[in-house]
Amino acid sequence: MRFLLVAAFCSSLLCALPTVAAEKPNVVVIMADDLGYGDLSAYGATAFQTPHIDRLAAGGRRFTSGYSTASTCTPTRYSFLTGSYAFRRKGTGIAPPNGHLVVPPDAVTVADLARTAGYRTAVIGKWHLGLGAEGKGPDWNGSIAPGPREIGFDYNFLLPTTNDRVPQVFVEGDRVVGLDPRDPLWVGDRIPSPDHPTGISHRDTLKLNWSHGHNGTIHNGISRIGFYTGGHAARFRDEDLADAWAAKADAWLEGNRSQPFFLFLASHDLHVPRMPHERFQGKSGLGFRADSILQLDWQVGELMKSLDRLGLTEKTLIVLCSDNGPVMDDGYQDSALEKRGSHRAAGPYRGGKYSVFEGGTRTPFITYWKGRIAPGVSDEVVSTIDLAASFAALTGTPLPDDACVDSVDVSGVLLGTPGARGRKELVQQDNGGSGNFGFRAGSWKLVRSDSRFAHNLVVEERLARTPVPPYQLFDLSQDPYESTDVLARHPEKGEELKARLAAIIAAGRSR
Ligand code: NG6
Ligand code: CA
Repeated sequence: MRFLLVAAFCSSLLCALPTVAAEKPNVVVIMADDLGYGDLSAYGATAFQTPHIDRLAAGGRRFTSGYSTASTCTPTRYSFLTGSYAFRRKGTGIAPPNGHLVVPPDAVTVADLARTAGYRTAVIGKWHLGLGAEGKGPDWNGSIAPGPREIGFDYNFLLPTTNDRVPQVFVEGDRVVGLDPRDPLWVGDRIPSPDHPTGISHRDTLKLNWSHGHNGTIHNGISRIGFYTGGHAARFRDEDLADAWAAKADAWLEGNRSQPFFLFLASHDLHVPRMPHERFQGKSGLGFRADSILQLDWQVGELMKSLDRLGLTEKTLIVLCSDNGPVMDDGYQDSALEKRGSHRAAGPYRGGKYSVFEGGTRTPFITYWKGRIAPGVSDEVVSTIDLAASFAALTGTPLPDDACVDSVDVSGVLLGTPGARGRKELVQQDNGGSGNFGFRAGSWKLVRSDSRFAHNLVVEERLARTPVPPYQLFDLSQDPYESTDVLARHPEKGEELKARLAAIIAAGRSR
């Protein structure tokens, strides 16, 4: 597939038939983790300030209907990279510690498209898309390939899973960084020996106690999902993750400043375990969850500093987004709920992470390109799945018909072109496999709940499971919180949306 892409690109060069003058800005996608609609002062938070991100919002486009494609991490990242809904492919739910790479190596990814356009490509930060071949998973002591380099990235510096899962090591290229071969790294889902200390056997020694799950191997005083031994010299401290991303991004940008580049900067903030650097601990007054937001904001400021220092700010399109909506207690007792005061992480929306209500996927979404994007607020609907087709359009890169099958070109909207329109309809998925979907068309919102349960209270309570009817209809223009089901009042609208959603699912593509 990659060969075909290159061939298509070369033949268009030979024919010299570019129809539009392509713009080739550098592109940086900053994807925050579990950042909710209400979690930034640019989006109405008043309990603390996020000045660096607010600066992007004030100088760029701030979207009020920007969405992550799913309400958990792995499927949103899968969809961002492949431009295809994760529910179309089995095994794209939250990836386990030893999970294999869930993006098929022959898929055309957003990174492939950038490469085709002559960009250098990198991913720095949280991966959580699995590593290694199907049926095998990562070889932690050898090569972890296939990984990012097999799906379009020239460079990677990764937290392989998510930091509440083992192991706490960085992966650069296809190797674990700093691994001592005399102390091999073993990762598994069973306790390796009866005397292996865990969050259960050594709970009283933990610096951050768990609330559910997360009681396997202990590292840095925090017990995790899964077990590991060895690799001690390679292990990082949770507190140092943001500094590592900032330093690696700065170095990579410096080394790649002279040709167009695409950087996927995937912060771990504010995913659990929330353990920001000591200099942020206690800063917000709302506990480590909000302290992690301040750390995320700092990281955005550092990126801006790097771009300014390298003279790249006016040549770089920045997209700031989230991978899913917010959650308070996601497995550790960090008092997020108790200390939140008046702060509402999902803003005016219902639900959060794991949910197909708006709070699960409607998240901060900002585009910034100094001197190119006119500042303003946009109510147009855009989703992280659209970045692939939009970047392809922006760089004049041909998008093969069978690639990125659910990605819509919203480049005009991202750049703030007057009169440009966003999505007419939007599918919202949860972790996948439940049959639960949200479907937004204009200001109508259909909620389909095949599982008959909705994680609609996770922001308020711990993973509460509330029974719901198979379909509900909401009018977001009157009822943004999705509190009043109007299906009985608008049966025709309900039938229309049900049929359209079913057709999109059945068709295997929506572009
Ligand atoms: C869930 C975990 C949660 C978090 C999530 C992934 C339990 C009970 N819950 O299974 O803590 O790790 O997976 O989050 O273990 S995500 O943002 O990476 O999708
Ligand atoms: Ca997440």
